[in-house]
Amino acid sequence: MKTVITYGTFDLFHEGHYNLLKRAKELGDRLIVGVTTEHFDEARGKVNVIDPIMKRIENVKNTGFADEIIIEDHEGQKIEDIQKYGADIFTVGSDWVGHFDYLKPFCEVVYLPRTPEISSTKIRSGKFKVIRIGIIGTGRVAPRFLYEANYVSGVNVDCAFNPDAESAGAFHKKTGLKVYADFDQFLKKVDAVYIASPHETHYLYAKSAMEAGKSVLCEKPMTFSRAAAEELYALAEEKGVVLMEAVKTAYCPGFQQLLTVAESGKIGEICDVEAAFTRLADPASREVTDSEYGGSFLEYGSYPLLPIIKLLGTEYEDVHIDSLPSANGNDAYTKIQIRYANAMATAKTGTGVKSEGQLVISGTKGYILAPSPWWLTKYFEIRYEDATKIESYHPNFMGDGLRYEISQFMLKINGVDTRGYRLTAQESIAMADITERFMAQREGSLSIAED
Ligand code: C2G
Repeated sequence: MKTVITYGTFDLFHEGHYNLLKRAKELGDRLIVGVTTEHFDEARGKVNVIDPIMKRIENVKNTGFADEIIIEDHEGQKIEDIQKYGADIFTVGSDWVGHFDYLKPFCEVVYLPRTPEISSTKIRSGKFKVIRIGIIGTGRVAPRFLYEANYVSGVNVDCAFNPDAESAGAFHKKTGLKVYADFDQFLKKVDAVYIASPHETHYLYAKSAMEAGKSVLCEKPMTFSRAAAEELYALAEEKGVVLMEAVKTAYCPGFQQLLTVAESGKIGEICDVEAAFTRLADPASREVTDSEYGGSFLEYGSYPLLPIIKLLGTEYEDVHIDSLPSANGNDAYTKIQIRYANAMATAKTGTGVKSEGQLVISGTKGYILAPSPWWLTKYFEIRYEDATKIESYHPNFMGDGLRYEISQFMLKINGVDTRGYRLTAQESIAMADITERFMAQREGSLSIAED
């Protein structure tokens, strides 16, 4: 008599879950299924769980594969259960390869291949639909996206697209995902795309995907000009799809809290926002070698621009841009000063210059200080004239932050948060406008240098 045990949230129950339970049962004679509580999901950083636990248990029960259903409600319970039920095999989908190797001293650990592509039927539970996402571009961030998507309920990363056969092959080998070289074929398989290809390709991929009726989560910078950004948001509206620029900080819970605290009047009128993001880049990396689309501002500019635009708005009066060039002709360091009617702001980015990565929001009564990594916003404080009076905030933050933007994307597609207030179209367009000014100035300085 072989006992198999498996666990999951089983939210918005779909064929991936069904297949997993079926194959888990086939591994032995008796199958025990642990269904997570809301509390445990919250503690392990799973966001967006929609179905209540009773419904999730019911769905597992209806498959007929589980001989026993238990509740998983705390860290460390798996080891306790394996011993309590005398489990011979622990199994889970291959999206967790390696993650549960710590159970090997207690029983056999089997990672069953996950079901990559979920068919479009039977993916709706009430008003929510499981969103099938395809990744465009298989570079550095794609595997992180895939991992973080495991923590977002209601999202399934189905496949990827990359016309370059070599990197497509490497990605497939690493993740098991099918990588399409034909864009139309790829689009047919998904409801939405995440664009993580080189900067200069974002606009065209976003446009083509939306024209095919797909929602788009696009890495920053989405475009290099105000007109292009306006065109994409208008197209999203026309096609009735979601377009979201992936400025991850905008969706982090701590950043949301920081904004509300800043706007609550605690620090008085906001007069100045200073934000910096610098990361010394590998000399062989695209940020350094790409003279046209590399450089610090295009890579990181959206991070410091975000708090400025969120807090001071899109009606700036003057933008002053200064850069120190790198040997490749892009910017090693950029400082942007933005003037508003009653406030001012500075954004700093660096790939060849290191600076303090902090966010300071100065007001008439006090200031907010968010130290590095403020862009994940795990901690910030309010300080006053009275230096002994410091109010500290420790917001919740899990993983590397991507899960929050993926979850927001999913909620928007499902019709929750239709306004997109975390990063509105106007705010994203303002970032494109500043990017356009940066590009124009760089062109100008290059042509002067050429003269
Ligand atoms: N799964 C799969 N194919 C998919 C999606 C999910 O095989 N396309 C598998 C997962 O790998 C997991 C099970 O279905 O084994 C349940 O998935 P989820 O409900 O997403 O639960 P998960 O977050 O993977 O929880 O303690 C809980 C465990 O850590 C797993």
